[in-house]
Amino acid sequence: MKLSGRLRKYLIMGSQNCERDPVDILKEAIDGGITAFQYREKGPGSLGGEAKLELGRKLRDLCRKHNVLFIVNDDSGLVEPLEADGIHVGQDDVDVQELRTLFPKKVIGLSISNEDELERSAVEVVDYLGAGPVFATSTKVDAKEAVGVEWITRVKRLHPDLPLVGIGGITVENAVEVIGAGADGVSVISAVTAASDVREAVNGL
Ligand code: 3NM
Repeated sequence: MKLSGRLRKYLIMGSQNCERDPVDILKEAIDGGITAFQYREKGPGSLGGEAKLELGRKLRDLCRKHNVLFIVNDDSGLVEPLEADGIHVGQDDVDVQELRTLFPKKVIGLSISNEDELERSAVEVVDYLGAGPVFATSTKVDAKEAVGVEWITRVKRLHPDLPLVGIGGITVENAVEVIGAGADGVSVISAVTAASDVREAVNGL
């Protein structure tokens, strides 16, 4: 499957987002039909060191078994130990050109929140873009101001051949707007991790 198709339902999660076992949540999400997963162990309450690796390995094994793309967030030091398919970074993380040199064959994703960031970024070396926060979100403490679905349409117009996912405040109710605006996929945390029925939530995205 092309990368754009593999990004259609993209769950992002770390233990800090879960009120129960992340392994169970991921199992249910896979059952519901996620196509990609990002291990994002970050922020208040997140794991570090060996515990972070240990959980990462469990989640990776599940993804591998079910042919779900496994991406790590930010930490380039996790790519090899977790044998990740790729890495997603923001504007303040490792430079994407440096990442491309380090990982010629891995999937590299980059977050873009505005025109300025888009101009300054080496988008030619990345495999997909994440645009957001599309809607207001309280999941990420330092999230920027919501940019709306217009930003999705704008990025897609400027880079029509680059797979694009929306992120931030996306729910079962508004996912259709994000796809309708031109995104190839939706990446979500709380819409899935906090759902009373994870399978149904993924299904609805
Ligand atoms: N990155 P939820 S917003 C991890 O704008 C992340 O780059 C964002 O969580 C960005 O789906 C965000 O619960 C949090 O809103 C997304």
